[in-house]
Amino acid sequence: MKPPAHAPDWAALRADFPILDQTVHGRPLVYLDNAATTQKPRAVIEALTRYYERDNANVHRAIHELSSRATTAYEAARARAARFINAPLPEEIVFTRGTTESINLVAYVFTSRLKRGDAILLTEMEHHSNLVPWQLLAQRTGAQLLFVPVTGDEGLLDLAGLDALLRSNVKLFAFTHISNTLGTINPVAELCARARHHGAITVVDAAQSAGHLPLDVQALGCDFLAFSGHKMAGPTGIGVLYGRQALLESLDPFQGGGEMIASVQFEQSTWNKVPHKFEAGTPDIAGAVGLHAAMDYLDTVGRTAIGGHDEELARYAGERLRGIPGIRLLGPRGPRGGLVSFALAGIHAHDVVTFADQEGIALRGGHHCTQPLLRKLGVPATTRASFWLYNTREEVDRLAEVILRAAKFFGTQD
Ligand code: C6P
Repeated sequence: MKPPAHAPDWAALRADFPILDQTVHGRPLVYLDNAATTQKPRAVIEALTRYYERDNANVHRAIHELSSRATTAYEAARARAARFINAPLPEEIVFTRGTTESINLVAYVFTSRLKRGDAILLTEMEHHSNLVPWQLLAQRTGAQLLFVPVTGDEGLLDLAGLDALLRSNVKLFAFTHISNTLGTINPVAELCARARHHGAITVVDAAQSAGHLPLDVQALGCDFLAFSGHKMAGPTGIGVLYGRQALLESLDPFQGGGEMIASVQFEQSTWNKVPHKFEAGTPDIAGAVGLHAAMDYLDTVGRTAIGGHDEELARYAGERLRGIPGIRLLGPRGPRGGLVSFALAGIHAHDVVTFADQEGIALRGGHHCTQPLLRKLGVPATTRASFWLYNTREEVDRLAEVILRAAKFFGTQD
């Protein structure tokens, strides 16, 4: 379905998400933890139910009708995922459990390609999922890790030294599209072009952008891109790794088992074609069906409109929160993703989140799986509110009131 030309009716869309219609601790639920996982529209829940009620069977293995339907549905989801990010070929879509597994896959299969003297370039704002797999790869191969610095509380990448870093024998450059802790939107196309110029392969962590912005891997010019279904209206347990076909073809398999082989002998095996070479065992078929429904839903609403709505709520939240004494807001003041992240002097983020929960507001407090970043910024933890298409300005008003009350309650304000 084509996205509507007019602005979506955000209030009406709320009704698509049954879970939002409830009270928590006696207050209407305000769900502001969308960067952790989004809620699911009825269209996705019904697609999952329909699949299990009518079509459930294993894929690619049997000739019977249900297996054929399950295989068709699973492969249709792959083709839909390719269209969703404008990948040239469905074969360039590998289904995984999520962003974390997608990145681990790439890091694992590059083991035979790296050696001492090579470097892996990351940034200081990476989620642990885009840091630890590379640490493991570095340990296995002797390659070193290098980092693009973050400027400070404004949370931008300091790109002045990027070319010098890329000249240090960098084989892989992995970075996030949108920071889950700062809300920074990184210039992916520029970073990929500069990496390509120096012969480095790029891996884009799109966990926080896939459900918020249109993605076009050809325009971005990346080699790999990873995202999770559950952060974009889809089910948990399904994710995507996009990889350029020639690269996928040339790489070793990730896990061994059924589906990923062409022929097996007692001593050795040969591999199936991509993407099946990277999908050992029974995949999350229902998850792929649910993800298909989620992608349809997002494109019916319109990802450009969703991104604008989220950013506007984040901007408004920043404006409302900025005046609270003792508050330290992290992340860019200019264009940003749909979240606000802040620390209140003398109050731990977990206390703020617990206080807000009593008011029915779901926030997240902690290091958000970016411990090195927060350590660099000298903040033990932040409170984060992350917005999505069903959130409203009224909910931001409630957030601001409750954070002000929390600041008073815990004593930073008279
Ligand atoms: N962030 C949050 O910020 P998985 O768990 O595989 O679906 O996604 C991991 C991941 C990778 N990269 C980025 C930028 C992320 O934000 C995340 C998940 C969640 O609340 C959980 S810490």
